[in-house]
Amino acid sequence: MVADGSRILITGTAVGSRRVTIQRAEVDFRHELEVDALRGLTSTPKELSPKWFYDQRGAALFDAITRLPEYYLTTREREILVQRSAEIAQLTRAETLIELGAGTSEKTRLLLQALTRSGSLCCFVPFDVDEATLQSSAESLGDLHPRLRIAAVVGDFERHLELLPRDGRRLIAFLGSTIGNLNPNARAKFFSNLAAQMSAGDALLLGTDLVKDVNRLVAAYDDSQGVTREFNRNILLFLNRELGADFDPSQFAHVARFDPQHEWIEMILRSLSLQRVRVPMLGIEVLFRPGEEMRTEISAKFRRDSLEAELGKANLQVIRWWTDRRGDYALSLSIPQRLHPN
Ligand code: SAH
Ligand code: AVI
Repeated sequence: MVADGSRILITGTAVGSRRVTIQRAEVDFRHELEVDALRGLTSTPKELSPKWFYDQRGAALFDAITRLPEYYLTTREREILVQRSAEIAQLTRAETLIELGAGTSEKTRLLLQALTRSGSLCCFVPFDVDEATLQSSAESLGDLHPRLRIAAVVGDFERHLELLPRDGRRLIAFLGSTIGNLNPNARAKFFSNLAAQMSAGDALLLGTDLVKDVNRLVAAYDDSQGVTREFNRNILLFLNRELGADFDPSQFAHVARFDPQHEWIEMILRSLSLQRVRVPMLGIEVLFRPGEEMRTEISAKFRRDSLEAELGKANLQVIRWWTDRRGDYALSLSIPQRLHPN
């Protein structure tokens, strides 16, 4: 059962070899989109969930973002993983590596390599809402690690954590600072749901972007090549395709700004004119005033003390904290409190 009481049924498909499978939470993502978009487009201020960024084009644009000079997060996280993966493997001796919001699992290859070398790893479980990316990355990881069982799961990490396999010592990796895309309430709920799923011997490896110079933060979300602008506007094309809407993306400016009170970047689409947008599949017309803003994402930036306190409230104890050389980004390793990995 999920939090809202609906049943989750699983369907499984073998992909390529028998060691690679994909399971899907049998939930109606389309219905979820309709409910979510209706709420977001009719609320004041208007808002959309960043979960809907990741269709095929959105995933490709995110991939391009990770290669931008301004978007330091990916290179910093990779730097830490290069240095620490062997230590992480030694500390956790994980039999199952679960990755939430896995995307292409590009950096995760470092962890897979270290855990394979240390001899403990049997199974990799990439978990994501984006089935197409999950499928292609599961296939290529299957080729790279033919002896590893890869059991991909298509689901929503805010709703379907009970789909995670329970067997063996598990390392749950949540990389890329995707945790920062949840608002503080959703984050607290996520941590406590996750902790409730964890047993002695399990560990959480969490990637978090840290508070830093505002200009660098803003540049990371408003790059000079305009890739992030296209990523932001892509959510409108997604609504056009999925809900028959008639958004004109060129009539929305991309805005990225730092909110110093909440210490998060906000990504906004700002209407450049008075516009009436039809969304036939929701049976609504939405009016945008000139200058009206619709938030599409927050990306929280973290500090060690407050993150440790947040995790602590969910009974997760930080046992390691690693940063890159510049101190831009942190990876933390946490375990269920009062339980130790060995
Ligand atoms: N972990 C990768 C990808 C980060 S992009 C990295 O570090 O580069 C964020 C990923 O989270 C995308 O693949 C997106 O599809 C996924 N995602 C976003 N919201 C999600 C949700 N609610 N449940 C599951 N996956 C989600
Ligand atoms: C996936 N997530 C952590 C990215 C971030 O930095 O918040 C998404 C992103 N949005 C704009 N650029 C990248």
